[in-house]
Amino acid sequence: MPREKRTPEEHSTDPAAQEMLIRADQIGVGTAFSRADAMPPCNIGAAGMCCKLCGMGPCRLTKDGQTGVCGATIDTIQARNLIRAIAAGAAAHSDHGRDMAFTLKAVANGEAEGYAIRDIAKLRTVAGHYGIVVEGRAPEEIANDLADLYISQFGQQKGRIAPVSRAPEKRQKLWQERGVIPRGIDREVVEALHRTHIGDDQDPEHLLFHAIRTALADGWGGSMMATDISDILFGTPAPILGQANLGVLKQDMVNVVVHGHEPTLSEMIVAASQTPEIIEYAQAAGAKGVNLSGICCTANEILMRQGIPAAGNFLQQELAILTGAVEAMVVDVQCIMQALVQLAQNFHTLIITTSPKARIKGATHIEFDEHHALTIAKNILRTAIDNYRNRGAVQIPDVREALIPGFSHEYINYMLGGAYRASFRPLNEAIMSGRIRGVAAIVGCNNPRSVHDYLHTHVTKEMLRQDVLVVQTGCGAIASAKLGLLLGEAGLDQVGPGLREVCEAIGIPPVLHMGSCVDNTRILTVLTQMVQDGGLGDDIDQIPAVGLAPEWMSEKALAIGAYAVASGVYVIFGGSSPVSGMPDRMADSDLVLQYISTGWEKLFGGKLEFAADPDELIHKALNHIDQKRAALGLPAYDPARFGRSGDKRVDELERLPLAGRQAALYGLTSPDSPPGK
Ligand code: NFS
Repeated sequence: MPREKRTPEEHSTDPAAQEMLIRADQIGVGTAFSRADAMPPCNIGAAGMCCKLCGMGPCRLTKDGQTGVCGATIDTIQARNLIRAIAAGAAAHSDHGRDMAFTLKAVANGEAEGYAIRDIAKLRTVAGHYGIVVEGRAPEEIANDLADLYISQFGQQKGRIAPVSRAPEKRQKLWQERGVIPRGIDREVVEALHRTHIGDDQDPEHLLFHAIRTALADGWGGSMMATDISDILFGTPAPILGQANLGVLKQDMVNVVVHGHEPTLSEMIVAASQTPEIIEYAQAAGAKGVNLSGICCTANEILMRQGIPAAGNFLQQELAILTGAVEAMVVDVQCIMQALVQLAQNFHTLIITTSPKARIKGATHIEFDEHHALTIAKNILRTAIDNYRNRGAVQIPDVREALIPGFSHEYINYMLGGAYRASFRPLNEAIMSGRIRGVAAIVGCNNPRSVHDYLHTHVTKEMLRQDVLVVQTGCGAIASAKLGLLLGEAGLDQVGPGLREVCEAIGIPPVLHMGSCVDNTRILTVLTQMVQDGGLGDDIDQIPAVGLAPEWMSEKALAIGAYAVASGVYVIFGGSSPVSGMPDRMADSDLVLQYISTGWEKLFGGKLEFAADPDELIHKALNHIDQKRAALGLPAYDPARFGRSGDKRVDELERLPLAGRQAALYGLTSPDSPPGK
């Protein structure tokens, strides 16, 4: 039975989204929001109680004690479903990393048209982690060796993947003792699929143990490599002024929206859009020029490096098309709804698929190849410009907000200490003194089962009020951006007194935008440096920090959650739990729920939990932070002690130059700059 249809206000807290949802109703077209209303989730599958892994099923287990045809118990089925999801998420991130490694190899060998090694300092730092000789060698030689090393991590059969050496010593030892260090990225994903085939690994705890190794192959493997190479090729992010929301689309320009994940194509589209030949081509078509914007994690990639505006997060991909102002939506991989193509048929918008891996029936396909990227990018832009004359009625919500993204690990390090005394010690000290209560990473997707952006922004605002410094990536970061929380002064009236003091003294917004979803690995390396710089224990699990994914929906989010747990972080997901099991079964008798929480905590110091109620999620997160403070012997959190410093360095943020010269400004892209940690 269809559920009751929700109003636009019940679908989203974002006024731009609400305006487009009203337009969708007027035109009579559906969106993910209306489809979610019409399609209630299957409560057996949603709770992880359905097994579709062989042709004897699907087996739906709805009563305690029931088993599948093969005898699989509910616990085995839930564990299998969860590890499969984690493997798929790890595969997606890591395959992105693989493509980046191949691009780096092609650039190093002069075979990639249009690309260059933009951040030689980062190249040298990363290569240095692995003992690749950097002194006296050309960047291309170093890059070639690094690319070879990274490419070999995927098919490696034995040993340990290289980037795990960047984790805290104690953590590496723990992983070694437990036997969870990934041997090779592809090997762990394949083994997860093998073990979950009918009649294989049927010990739920044993399966979930391998889920940790699979997830580590993502976080300290494929994703970390993707971030490294993106920085090397396109520059390590540093603060820059940007804008977010549908109001960044322009009435009098050719609007091209890039959507997906890999920065290889989108960066080249940015470059192509600025060439005189493309600008003239657009003007000849009667437009003022080409206006680029992004959706989803691609948006974050070009926002934090080039200041290209973000049109929105995951649930705004259809809404951008509903403006009628988008000439082309250029997509690559991941988080792209098939519905775009049918929706676009009501407008002039072209959906252009570009990845050899991801096509959508009915879309225009212009295949991307990193060897001829600039030519292909120009071709895509010309196709979009040719479509400008076909525009119909346009309605662009007049809603946009400024933001300052670009807080990479390297930049935070610089910001806290300056070029010659870069350090995380000031941040550690702010936590030790209680000015900052703790740190929350609030990341991940949107989900139309909840109110778009509400959980992200509700949780973020409450954390800030409680003096918790927030770092964000992905769709969560865009949600906060749209609310103005990613600005200096503007966000500060909403934060607790101690955190406010720190932001004012250092000159940072209370919410630090750290990039796309693969860039969650920046948070891992930041946590590692916090450990190394002293005062907060000797491993990540001792830091008063939490990881939150309030609106999760993708398998990638589960992979991220699992690698964060394996790294020692308490992770709480909002919304529904994919392993909630029988409704009448007590949580403490549910093996899988118990194992991923207290079981993983005993083994790795981190745990994974789900909390449908956002206030419960906030409560658990703050409790955890306070417990970790107490365990370190730090003073209990007391906001009354702070808030009177009178510092104003945050004002400097408001004077940032408009376009992407920041990295050079802060010495992050110059070959002479001091290597980051
Ligand atoms: Ni990450 Fe979710 Fe997708 Fe990015 Fe957004 S939906 S797990 S945040 S765009 S990957």
